[in-house]
Amino acid sequence: MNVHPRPTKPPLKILLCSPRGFCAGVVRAIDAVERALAKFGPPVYVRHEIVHNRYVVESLKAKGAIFVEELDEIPNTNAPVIFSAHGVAKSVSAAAAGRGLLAIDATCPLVTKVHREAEIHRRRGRRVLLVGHSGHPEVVGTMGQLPEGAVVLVESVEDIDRLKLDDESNLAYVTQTTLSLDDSQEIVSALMRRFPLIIGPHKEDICYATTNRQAAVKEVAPHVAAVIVVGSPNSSNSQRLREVAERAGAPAQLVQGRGEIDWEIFGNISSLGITAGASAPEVLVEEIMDAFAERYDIVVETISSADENVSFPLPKELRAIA
Ligand code: 0CH
Ligand code: SF4
Repeated sequence: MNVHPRPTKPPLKILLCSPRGFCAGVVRAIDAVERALAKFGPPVYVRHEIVHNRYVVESLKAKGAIFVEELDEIPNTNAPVIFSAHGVAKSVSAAAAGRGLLAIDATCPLVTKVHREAEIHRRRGRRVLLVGHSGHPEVVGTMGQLPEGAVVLVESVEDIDRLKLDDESNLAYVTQTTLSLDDSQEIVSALMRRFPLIIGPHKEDICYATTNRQAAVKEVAPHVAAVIVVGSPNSSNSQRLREVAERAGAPAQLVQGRGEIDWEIFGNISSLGITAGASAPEVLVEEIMDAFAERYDIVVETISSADENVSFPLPKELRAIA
């Protein structure tokens, strides 16, 4: 009898970051779309990707959600329109009300908190500086809490050197929730050097989920040959996880699914770190682990750097059936 020995696969140790993946704001936003579909029936309109993840968006489309970038793409309808987790400018809420659209706001409460901070600073006569990435929908939404031109965007330390303000005595800053903690600390230190009296948030605007996911990947990256970050390219927090991993010494790739794994990097390693952005579902992490299990003999260890037990109530319009 001719017995062919099964080819042995090379060993691969996988360090799985914890926490990873969905945060409380993302769970709430996706639940809001699903509950709205159940309550009102399809279609339900969603302004902007509810969260920045292709898989999530495609799954909700298949259930009857229609994604638009602007309200003028929505016909006159009784169907609800849900605002994404990233938040919207006040002008968007006003336009929806003006058209009589039933708006359901799935903005993460931790983004709304930043909106309120900006408003309070303005009411107290302070000029507001926003540390964030130009053009990102959260930044557009936060700037849009105050009248046009009232918020000054700061993206880098160099921006601070170039700043020209009429009155430097009464300033405050807020930040995007998904920034790199290290970059943001550098920018805030530079702000405080130039404007020693500037007022900041009582509690960091960068949210708990961003903080914990960055801490976990920072811990894992020095111990592995490479890191996979599961997430979509337009996801700010996922991009920051990739940067944090690379700065901690591991080549890192952001992938939306197993088809995007670069086997030039990941085909010949003996250790791998895996994490996922706040908008990336766990099913994609599992799919990627399966892809590695087909090529390697894997051993998985979870590296846990924080416990999370945060949850937010649904938007009020949807609570009754929750
Ligand atoms: O990281 P960003 O803000 O691009 O958004 P995401 O990937 O949809 O993750 C959820 C965060 C939403 C607002 O903080
Ligand atoms: Fe909210 Fe933070 Fe999640 Fe953004 S990343 S949705 S601010 S919990």
